[in-house]
Amino acid sequence: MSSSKSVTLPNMANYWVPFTANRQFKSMPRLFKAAKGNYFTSIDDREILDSTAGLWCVPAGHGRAEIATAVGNQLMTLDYAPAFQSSHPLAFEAAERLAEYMPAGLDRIFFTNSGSECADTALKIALAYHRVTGNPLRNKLIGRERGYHGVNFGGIAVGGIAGNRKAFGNSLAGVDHIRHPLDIAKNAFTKGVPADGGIALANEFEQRMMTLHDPATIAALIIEPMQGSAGVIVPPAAYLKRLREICTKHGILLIFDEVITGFGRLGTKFGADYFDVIPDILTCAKGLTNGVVPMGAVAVKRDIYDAFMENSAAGAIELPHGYTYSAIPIACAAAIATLNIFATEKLEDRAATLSTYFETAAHSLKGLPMVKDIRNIGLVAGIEFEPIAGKPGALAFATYLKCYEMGVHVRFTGDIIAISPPLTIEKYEIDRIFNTLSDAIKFVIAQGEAGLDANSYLKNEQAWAMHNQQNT
Ligand code: PXG
Repeated sequence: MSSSKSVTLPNMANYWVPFTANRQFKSMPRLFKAAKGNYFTSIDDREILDSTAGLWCVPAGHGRAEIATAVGNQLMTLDYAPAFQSSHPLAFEAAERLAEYMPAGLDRIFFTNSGSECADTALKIALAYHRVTGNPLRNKLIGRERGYHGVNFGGIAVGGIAGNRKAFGNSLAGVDHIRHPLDIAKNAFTKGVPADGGIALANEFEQRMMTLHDPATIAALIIEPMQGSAGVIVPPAAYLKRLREICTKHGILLIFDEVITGFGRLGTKFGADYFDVIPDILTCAKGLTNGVVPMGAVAVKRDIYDAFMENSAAGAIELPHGYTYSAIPIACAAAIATLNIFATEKLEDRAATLSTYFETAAHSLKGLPMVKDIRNIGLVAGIEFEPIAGKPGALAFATYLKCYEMGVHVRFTGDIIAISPPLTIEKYEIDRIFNTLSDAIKFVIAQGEAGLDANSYLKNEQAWAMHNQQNT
């Protein structure tokens, strides 16, 4: 196939693309050159509907002038101030604004640059808190199977996605995991939160972990309220509340990793608000700056912060931790501008209002071949395929490629497609996402073996122009 359109591709040799099959990607790249609202423009000039809010990080839609202006002005006013032993007023303002947005009580804020740094920061704060309050033997960390807490050593230790751990050696000592709450045999195609089993599953934490470990040695339990990366795992009713009770009873800090569930994704500010459960430490990133500048935040209960202040020697650095770019001025400017957008546009409420429509659209895929389960909450949906022997993830990857060809960007993880649009999405766009997904699934399956071959995709005219150019 030839094309009259010429597309200039960059030299792709040097950039090692993260979490990507580099050889496949570089043979047929998917490159964006612009974005506005709920759409990307691809390098071959096609409009691609963003059904994933970037990587879950653009809740207010792309190209927000308010954020761009705030960041641009900030750059020309104060580009950088040393983050240790000095600071700048906007850091304090950003912390104050974020504290107001947080669930009650979580009003002391430590800034990082990513969700991964947040996870490691939260774990370190938990360990140091017990030490500073005279309980240094409370030093075990509990995570959850299929949990994702980023890619740094602490995060992968408590995380529970095998593929993200096994290449990287021995991990941290003193870490254990509880079971994840996905039960497809019982709950397949549940709309929203599964009704049953939550208390029993949470009680298992107490029964198994307390038997294996003296509860007085456990520093913290870290979980995502809704497990995003591992494929949209919605917890059953009452589960998180019961986990909260157990943690409180045994003096274990409860950490919610809200990197995905924060900023309106579930139709509330945070997952903590949705499930009415307040953790001791809450981490967020992504939507905090609408994806524009890297920034994460760890919010802790005031008495945790106070414990460090009250129990550290006068003049001592209470927490020897931080980053060169903690609360960098442009990140603070972006966060404040994003919080202003949320306050004005009530994006959480918008997500809540749209969630029923979104749920119906997502579940309309029930009955398609190979679709094993559909899960949803707020503006998130996961569509899980039956596994194909010897070809893990191939069907979801092919579906993703076909959707891209058809002008919709979706995400895939293993055998699961995840949809998490900007909260600015419109109903007709929700229709388009799920209609495209339906057509793509039908198409891929109808092709049989060839349908699972990634090289079968991106065969529209413009994409071939890119491909041809690269191979000449
Ligand atoms: N915690 C959670 C719960 C996350 O979802 C991180 C920590 C790490 O954040 P950083 O900023 O270090 O990447 C995440 C990130 C996907 C996807 O498609 C999810 C994430 C990142 C990229 C892709 O599921 N989650």
